[in-house]
Amino acid sequence: MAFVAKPDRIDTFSTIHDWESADYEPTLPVSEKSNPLTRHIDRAPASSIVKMLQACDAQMFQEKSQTQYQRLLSEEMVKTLMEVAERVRLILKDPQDSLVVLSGCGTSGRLAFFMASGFNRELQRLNYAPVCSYVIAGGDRALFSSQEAPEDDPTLGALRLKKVSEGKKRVLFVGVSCGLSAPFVAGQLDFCLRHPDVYTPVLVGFNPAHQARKEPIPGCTLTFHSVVTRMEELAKTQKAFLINPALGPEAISGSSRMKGGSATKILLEVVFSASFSRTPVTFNGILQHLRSYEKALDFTYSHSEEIAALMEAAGRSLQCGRQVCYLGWGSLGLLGLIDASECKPTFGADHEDIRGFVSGGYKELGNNEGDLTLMGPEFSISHDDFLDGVLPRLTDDDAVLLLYSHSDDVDEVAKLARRVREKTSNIHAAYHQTDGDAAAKQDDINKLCSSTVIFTWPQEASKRLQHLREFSTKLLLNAVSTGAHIFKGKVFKNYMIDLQVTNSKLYRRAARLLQKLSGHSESECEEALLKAIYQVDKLSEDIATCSLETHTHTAAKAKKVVPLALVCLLTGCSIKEAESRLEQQPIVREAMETCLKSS
Ligand code: F1P
Repeated sequence: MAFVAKPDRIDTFSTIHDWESADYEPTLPVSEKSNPLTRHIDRAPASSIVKMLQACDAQMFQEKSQTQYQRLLSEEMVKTLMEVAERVRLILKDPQDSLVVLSGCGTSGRLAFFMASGFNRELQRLNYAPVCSYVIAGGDRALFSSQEAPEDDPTLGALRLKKVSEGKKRVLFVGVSCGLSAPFVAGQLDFCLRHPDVYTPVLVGFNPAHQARKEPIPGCTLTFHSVVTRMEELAKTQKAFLINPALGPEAISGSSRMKGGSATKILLEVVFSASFSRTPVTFNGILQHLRSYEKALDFTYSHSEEIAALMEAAGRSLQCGRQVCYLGWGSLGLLGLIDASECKPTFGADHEDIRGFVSGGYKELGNNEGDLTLMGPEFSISHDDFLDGVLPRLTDDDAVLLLYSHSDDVDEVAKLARRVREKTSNIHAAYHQTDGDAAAKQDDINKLCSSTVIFTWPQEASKRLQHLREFSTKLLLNAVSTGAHIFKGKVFKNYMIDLQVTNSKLYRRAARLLQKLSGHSESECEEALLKAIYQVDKLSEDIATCSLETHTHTAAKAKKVVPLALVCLLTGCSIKEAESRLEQQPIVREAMETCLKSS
């Protein structure tokens, strides 16, 4: 089967270029704007949600229009990718004294780990030295659990970078911050700029440079914007590189794990594959590679009915307070872990709601800090952990999704599928094969599953199959977990209404959201937010003068902070009353609508 043609556009919604107009949410950077295509996503059935996500994802590959925005496929972008690929080649020539460091916070850090490990495996296969390292804000525990606070610390970022690159003479540093916003990454880039003899900084993000965050960082003179301005100057002489195409707003406003994460993966894989290849890095080679992801996107969404069925199954489980488990093999399993870990900060989810498990656990991962199992239940990530801790409690209300490909140990998949099937019929699979693969064993597995998405990749994709099926799996998982949380009522219009407020970016986003939804002033909204964080009806002098860091630290222990603040703002009720309203109506979206109607 060949890559399929593009499906119809969603014509019932605003045009796909709306967000680009200068007067569309002018105070917000692209990565924080709300997407006109998904305004009604919270009320849509699964099939329409998938269509909306498809249309949003397709915006990644739209050509440059008349506006200011640089796009993924722009000529300048392709040229920058070529230049960075040449820099990686220099590192490969001198592995003893050189290093590539990929770094970021949250999803960006997880993907930094994911790709650094994948690139090293590929390098070893090609008889090169493994020259890639990663740094994630919050250390390895942030790989599978939500740790947003370290993102605010520029000094920590610089220290971690210094440590990992100690003794190296040449370092290519790739800092990822989708919103051009994370102080942790700003600190690292600044460190590179102050040591140009060793470090060449590359910034990956998805806003134009002038939209980089201008908010002062406590205890330091930098802003993300000031660092980007210095980088822009150096980029003229290729002493620094900016890879910052606009992708269009996320389907769920600000949820950079979606397009931001996907584009990070695309861009870095394109750069590193070009540099690992023995053939010259060419403009057309890079462009074609970028376009292969566009085809993979269309191919993935050509399975939209099956994806919608998975979304519905996952949604049903979450709606009745039960669990969704991803059981994966190899890198697809790791993507499951990543997708699951993002649900906590995005939707205020419990870590039990959606969980990922990977065959081989920490042995498969090869992360810096090794086995983290003893750190707590969130860190039990192997199939054995699933069999011991989760399987005995599974019921038909829990959904299990197998993630595997033809090249994984299919006997093992079948064995695990049988064990799961003994406990629940709510078992599903997303499986990748190539045209012409024999499929006898998969048939046995499919019979055990109540639904299966089979991706049969055309032979033409085989050169880049691994990366493309990962990309496809990421899109599928993002769709399933986002859709399931929409059904659970954790999205209002296209806003994450129950986000965690655990760092300065999320705090500002929450305050903005309250303003937008309540119509109250900035100061009233911030006051309501603080009351919800500290669970008080009156702010004491002490609280009002605490640092933002103290607020976000305290918020990490609280639940439903934003919904509570919004109920108080809309009804004028006390925190206690707001709590009881939300208890009576645990579907946050419904509770919000009731308050909005009566306000
Ligand atoms: C990093 C990040 C996101 C996460 C949350 C908090 O953002 O950790 O990955 O989902 O929004 O911020 P960025 O620095 O890549 O923009």
